[in-house]
Amino acid sequence: MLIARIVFSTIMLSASIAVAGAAYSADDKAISKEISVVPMPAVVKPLPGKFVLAADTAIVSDEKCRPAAEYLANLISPPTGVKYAVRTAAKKGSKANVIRFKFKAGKNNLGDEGYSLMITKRLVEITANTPAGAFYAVQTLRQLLPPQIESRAAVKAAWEIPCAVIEDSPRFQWRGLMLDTARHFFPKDFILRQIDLMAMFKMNRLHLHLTDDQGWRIEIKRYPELTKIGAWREKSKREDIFNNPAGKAHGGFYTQDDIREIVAYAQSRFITIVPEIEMPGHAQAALAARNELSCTGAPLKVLTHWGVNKEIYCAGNEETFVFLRNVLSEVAELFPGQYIHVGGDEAVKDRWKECPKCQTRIKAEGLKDEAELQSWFIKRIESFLDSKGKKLIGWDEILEGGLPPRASVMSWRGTQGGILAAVQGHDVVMSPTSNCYFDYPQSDKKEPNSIGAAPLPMCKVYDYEPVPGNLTAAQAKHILGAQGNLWTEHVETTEHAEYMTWPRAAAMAEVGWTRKELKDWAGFQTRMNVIYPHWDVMGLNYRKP
Ligand code: TNX
Repeated sequence: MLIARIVFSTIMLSASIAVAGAAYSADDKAISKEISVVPMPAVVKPLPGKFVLAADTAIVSDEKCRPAAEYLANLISPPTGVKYAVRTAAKKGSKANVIRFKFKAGKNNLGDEGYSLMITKRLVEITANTPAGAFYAVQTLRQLLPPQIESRAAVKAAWEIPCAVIEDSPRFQWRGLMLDTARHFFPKDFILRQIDLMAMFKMNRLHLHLTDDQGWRIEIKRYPELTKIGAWREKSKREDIFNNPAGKAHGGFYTQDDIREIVAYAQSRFITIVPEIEMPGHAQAALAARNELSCTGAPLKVLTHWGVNKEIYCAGNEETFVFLRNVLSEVAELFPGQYIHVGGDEAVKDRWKECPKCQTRIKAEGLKDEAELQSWFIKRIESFLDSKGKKLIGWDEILEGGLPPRASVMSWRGTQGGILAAVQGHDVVMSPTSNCYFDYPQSDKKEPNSIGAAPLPMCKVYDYEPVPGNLTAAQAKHILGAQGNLWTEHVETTEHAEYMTWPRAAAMAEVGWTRKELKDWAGFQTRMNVIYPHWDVMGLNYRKP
């Protein structure tokens, strides 16, 4: 045991020294075909030989890493047809090989999400500071196993893992994906599947756009009309590139039980759900259910076409804030994550300009104009969220008229908003349309429906650098990471949503995880060739390169 430990440490040490900072040298390329992991780990050192997963392989874990060990057992049991169980120690005198999880607190450079993985012929040893790190080690192992590992029924395969030493930790703390469930509703099971796929690439934030003009998708117990009325629309206009005029009734929503299930499923995969409740614009579905909260009070229907719309919550009416506080209280209870996204984008101010109540509010609060009224609105919401122990994040329009004191910004209209926020000391998630919009087509050839903007091929997602060059080191610390956004005006089916998301989201995962100097488009494509067969086994409708 002691000898094994010394040998292990020696190999680890020499491997780290040999490859630190230069994981994928040109000479490694032949051998590294076998050690193919997306996103690219910080340090990869291939070793000769293979670890063979056998019927008697023992999975051993301490308490802290047990969830990751159990996840591994659940992953590998169905395809191998062996019922693996997690043990607290290997059987005495057993000759079986071992996969061992070890929690290791204290001084090392693995951080909150890192892991080290040593694979030798007799032993796979996973070391992590945190349960999340151990979980990510399992995702790496998963990619090193043959693609049949994704099968949920027993299959024949060579269950081998190439020997290597891997040390890994992420570059950014926010590795996100957004799904718009408002323009088209996607069933709960689809979201669970996206969570599994995100986990495979060590992504850790799923932003759910839950409300918009065209639909309200989350049950709020206090206001059942929000989903009774707001979750359904008479038809959907498809202003797609083929100008298809077909329009169908559409709707759906997540019950609070659905939400709790999604949140728990994500939590067990170390993914935080970021819920978005849009305000003050993009609110017509809510206003269709609660007419009295608009500036005019006129009857409204859930919107049946896309685009920017002038209906907006009345900022002069106290009832608006009573309503939003009640909604956000339920949202804050349902989602344990730190952040609540409040939208803030594309809020047209025409109604506010004509509304006596909004104009009275502007005067009473000593505001300059409607932009400052929006800023006042969002600041009020921020102090409420603060009282609930939550942080506010919004689209970059929340900069206009002044940022709330603790707010974080999601920069989508380019990176300027993100830069301004970081310079002011606010945290930022980068998600510019130029590199992060998965509703854009993937080539200039014939593609399925998309928003019809310039193509955003996978290489352009891959090339994205989230930290703008003109930030100081202190300002750059405010860039939490990056996120890909799938808006769904033109995406009606789960198959289509998968096609738009994958593989571009895998490229985004590498943007968020991999150190800048290790990124390499050609290498990424080679490594993705090992991923696609996994997706084939899963039946994922990804876009074939
Ligand atoms: C702009 S990105 C929007 C969305 C649309 C998207 C289409 C953002 C904050 N607002 O409402 O769906 O463009 O690409």
